[in-house]
Amino acid sequence: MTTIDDFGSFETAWCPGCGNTGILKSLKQALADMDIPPHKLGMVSGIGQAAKTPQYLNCNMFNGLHGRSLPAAQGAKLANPELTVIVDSGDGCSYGEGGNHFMAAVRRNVNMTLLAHDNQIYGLTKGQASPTTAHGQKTKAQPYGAPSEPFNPVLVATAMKASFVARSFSGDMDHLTKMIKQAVNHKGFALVDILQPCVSFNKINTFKWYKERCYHLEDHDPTNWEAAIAKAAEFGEQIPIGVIWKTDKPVFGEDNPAMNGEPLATRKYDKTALADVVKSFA
Ligand SMILES: Cc1ncc(C[n+]2csc(CCOP(=O)(O)OP(=O)(O)O)c2C)c(N)n1
Ligand code: SF4
Ligand SMILES: [Mg+2]
Repeated sequence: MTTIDDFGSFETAWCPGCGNTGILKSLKQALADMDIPPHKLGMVSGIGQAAKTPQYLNCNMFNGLHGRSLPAAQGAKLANPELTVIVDSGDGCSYGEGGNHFMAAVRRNVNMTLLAHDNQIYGLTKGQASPTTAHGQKTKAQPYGAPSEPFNPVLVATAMKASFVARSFSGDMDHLTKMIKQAVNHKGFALVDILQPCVSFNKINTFKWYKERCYHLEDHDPTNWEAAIAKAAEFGEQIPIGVIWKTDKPVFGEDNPAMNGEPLATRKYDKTALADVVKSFA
């Protein structure tokens, strides 16, 4: 049986009070509850504070370029469907530089989970506006206020009829653990947008700010698309957290005969033929 201790205990480089700590704890708890041991877990991230998460877990991991975690994760899952693949990255990484990959991942629907740590700011690079920063919010780099309307990832993913869309809050660890488990157990691409305070560079969206606004979704039918759109659009004085939308649909690769049988990762291959292909690009 898997326990949270199996994932190790590492000193982190995060500021005291950073929401990433609650996300890491919830993730470990969810993995232990689902009995997913480190060797069956593939964690993928890009660059940023959130993207450091896999480095604080015993597991298989790939830390890629900023904004490029989703393509690498899709490759890992398709090569080895026996791996539980989870991406942990920030709002900048997932929705800014990686925004087009986000749309493509929703459409492609590989069976994996994206945990987007959404602190509504670029934390690692010291506080520039991210795609989810509120319009007009002043930052060090935008002293006259963020000039663009914010991107609502939950609304966009729901509008695109993604397979699974949820929102949670790093300060509500029981709720977050539940959301992570539902996302991982859902067959298809699952997004959990996790609201997370950045205590150093976002002085507006603080722990208190989120705590006062987040409420648990109750009596909401996540299979009713019109109702889901209404809940996904709600972001302001009230922020619903929970499963916003979910649907069952074909998963990428399922109908591809090349994917049947033994995982690509463990199949025998002709090393000479592969070397010839590689040489042909030289
Ligand atoms: C291709 C590329 N573009 C830009 C950067 C600089 N960069 C690194 S992290 C980052 C933003 C991080 O913000 P976010 O993804 O929200 O993560 P956070 O640090 O807030 O967790 C940027 C712009 C980079 N490393 N590589
Ligand atoms: S700068 Fe912000 S996101 Fe980065 S570790 Fe500190 S509180 Fe967390
Ligand atoms: Mg961020």
